Amino acid sequence: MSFRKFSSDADVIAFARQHSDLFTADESLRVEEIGDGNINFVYRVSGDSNSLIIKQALPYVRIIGEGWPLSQDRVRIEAEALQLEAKHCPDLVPRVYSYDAEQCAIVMEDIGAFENLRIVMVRRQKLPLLAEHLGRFLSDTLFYTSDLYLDTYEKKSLVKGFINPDLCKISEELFFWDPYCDHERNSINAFIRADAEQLWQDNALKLEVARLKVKFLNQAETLLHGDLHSGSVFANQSGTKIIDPEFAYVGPAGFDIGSIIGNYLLNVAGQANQSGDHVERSDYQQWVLEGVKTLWNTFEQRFRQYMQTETRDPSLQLDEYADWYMSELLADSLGYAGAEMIRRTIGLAHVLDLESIEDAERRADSERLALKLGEILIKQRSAFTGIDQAIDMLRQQLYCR
Ligand code: SR1
Ligand code: MG
Repeated sequence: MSFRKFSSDADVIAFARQHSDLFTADESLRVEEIGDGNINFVYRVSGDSNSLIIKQALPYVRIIGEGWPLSQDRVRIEAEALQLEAKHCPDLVPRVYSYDAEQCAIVMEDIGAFENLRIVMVRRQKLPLLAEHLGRFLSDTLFYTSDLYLDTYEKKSLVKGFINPDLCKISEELFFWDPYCDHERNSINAFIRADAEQLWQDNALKLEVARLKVKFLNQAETLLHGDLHSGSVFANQSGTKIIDPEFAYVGPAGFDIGSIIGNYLLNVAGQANQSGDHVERSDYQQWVLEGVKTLWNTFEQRFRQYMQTETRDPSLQLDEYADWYMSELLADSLGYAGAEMIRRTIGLAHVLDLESIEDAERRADSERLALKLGEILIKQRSAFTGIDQAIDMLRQQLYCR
């Protein structure tokens, strides 16, 4: 049988039965289509006491249709990335039960006990372990898939296995191209049109964005998740699950770190004009900023430890090399965080942290803040001596408004 989109609940149920042993033959099963992402179809299949998720990739982008074709190899990439991530942090990713190349579908663990982080953060819920979990996911996945750990042949084979041109092209364009010109795909609140036009004239900013883009294109450093925004994270009070690595490829470590930091900061910008008590919103902004510190510090502490104990090349074990590596990586991460903030504000794909502010003028104020923070992070990324100094700068920007 060749590829076809699941066309009925019965289709999805038959596939679930065939690809897992979670259900008994006489159990009746239910199907819900739960995908709210931009690209794929996602189904939950539930029985009496078990459930699972099926994700199917069609040969095009879901929200656009056949006018934007997309390689279905992305589903293999996602399945293999999830399996690799599970080797390093099994508690932080959903388990893959099965991957079917013909139907371009993954059958995986239902993480229904966890909630989408974007929604959690918009309603200002504090999760005590979240930042540590994200820092650990980043240190463990990024270290163990880099040349700091792998041998030459393992690393080259990883690069080859994760060549992902269609998905990389989306990021190359949506992060680094569209937001810096009057592109037809952009979506811009009329109240910040003038701010966007000013940004398009800022050659100093565009030069730095070009540098970040060239690293994204050329620096085959480590296996990235590739799309680590708040919508790719599910979490609750005790656990965290990171999903959707279909954009995975071997690229610069700072891209993943920066993507999630950028999403934290988009929430900070959004909270400035969300509904609800002002004191509570400011308190949440501070909690989020502390979270960025915890995330980075957890990442750095673990990554440095691995560099000392698990890296074999003596030059790469040097403390001086680790110091240099961390300062470059922090700069890259802050730069990519800024790029994520700008593209989510004036580019194609926006975020609920800003979009849920109903009043367009109030939303514009948060959007201007997001653009401003993004611009500073990109332009000044190499000037910060550490994460604390970067967070101090962000706090100052909030106070002096
Ligand atoms: C057309 S895809 C738009 C965005 O959704 C994905 O999750 C990625 O973030 C991509 O940039
Ligand atoms: Mg996704």
